[in-house]
Amino acid sequence: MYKNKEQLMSNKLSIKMNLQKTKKLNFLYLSNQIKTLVSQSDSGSKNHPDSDLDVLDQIETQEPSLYKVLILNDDYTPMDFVVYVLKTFFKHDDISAEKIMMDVHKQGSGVAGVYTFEVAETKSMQVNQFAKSNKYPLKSIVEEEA
Ligand code: TYC
Repeated sequence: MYKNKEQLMSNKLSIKMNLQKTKKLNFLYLSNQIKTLVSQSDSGSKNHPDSDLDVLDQIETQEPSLYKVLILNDDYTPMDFVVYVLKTFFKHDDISAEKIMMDVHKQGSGVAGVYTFEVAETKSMQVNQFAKSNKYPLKSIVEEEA
């Protein structure tokens, strides 16, 4: 319906370019995690890692943080398009896609899905690129889960 070859090619190109951005963000995210753990070990928190190896062990065994992909309301994107996005990029069925779209329409924003950092960033960029290539102002953003 919204797919054509040109759109998909231009989508692929911008996804490639955006991958570089994701890699940078990933690097920043990981160095922040390391900084947090190192400062915990320096300040003698209850985890009390004794060595750099303990710090690395902790990084490996930590549950990954989760990130919400939020869809934002606007006045111009057609409801059908938002439902299509929720079904295509977030694998919702008709009922759930329709419900999320209506929640966003009424409340301003809504959760399309919850993922690890890289997956959330990629999906959000794909949605924004797809909306842009269809000339709609629909935007999605990524937010860390509380
Ligand atoms: N508010 C839009 C309309 O009335 C529909 C819409 C819903 C747009 C959800 C964006 O994320 C959105 N056409």
